[in-house]
Amino acid sequence: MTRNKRDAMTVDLFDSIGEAEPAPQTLCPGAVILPAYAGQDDRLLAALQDVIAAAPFRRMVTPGGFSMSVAMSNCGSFGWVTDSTGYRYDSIDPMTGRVWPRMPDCFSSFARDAAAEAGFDGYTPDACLINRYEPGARLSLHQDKDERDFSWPIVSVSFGIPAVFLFGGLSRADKPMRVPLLHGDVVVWGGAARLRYHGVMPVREAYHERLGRCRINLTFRKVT
Ligand code: MD3
Ligand code: FE
Repeated sequence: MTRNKRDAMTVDLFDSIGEAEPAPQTLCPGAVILPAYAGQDDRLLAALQDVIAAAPFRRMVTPGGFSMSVAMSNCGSFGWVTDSTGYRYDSIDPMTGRVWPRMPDCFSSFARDAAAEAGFDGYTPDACLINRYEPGARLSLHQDKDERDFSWPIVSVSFGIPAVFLFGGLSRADKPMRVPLLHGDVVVWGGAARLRYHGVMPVREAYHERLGRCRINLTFRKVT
């Protein structure tokens, strides 16, 4: 069911000899992991640099008044923002006062292809939230339920140092399972998994040859 460290090493060895990544695996109904699906694709990280130049990472404040340990930015027609008044999707970046950078074509086509691999044809995300974790950063259990139509999945892409993802149930009290997510791993969260609670354990100190002491996660969403 979950992947262990040995599987993770196997993925890296496959990559280094140029073989295709392992086949999709179902974590639970509705949640499909595509191991290392983005591991070779440097275009995504190159395009990300331009997005971040226009809309820098920032640590946002929660409605409770705490500054998040995860630094965030967005691209696309909408971006997820939080401040002391609440959280919402907004077409304007409150830091720059301008619209978010447009979603790079390689982002949209990547998300469309990943969703199709998991059985969701015609996926056209209009928002991409970009999360940056330095060691110690974490994301507490939450649901993603501010999008209009839950029949569209969320597609997540992990880069950089590893994280342990927490995947709970439909109630906050359900004990979460722990899923390691590694550089290049893509997960499509749809169907029965779409409204499950999830979060990220505090990221451990580590170094990734491409990104340094940093984990970056992209989450593609269809908001409207
Ligand atoms: C399961 N991000 O941005 S991605 C988020 O690693 C968020 O940065 C985490 O949760 C991260 O909202 C986790 C995986 C993920 C994203 C959305 C989901 C898992 C999900 C929606 C429903 C169920
Ligand atoms: Fe989430």
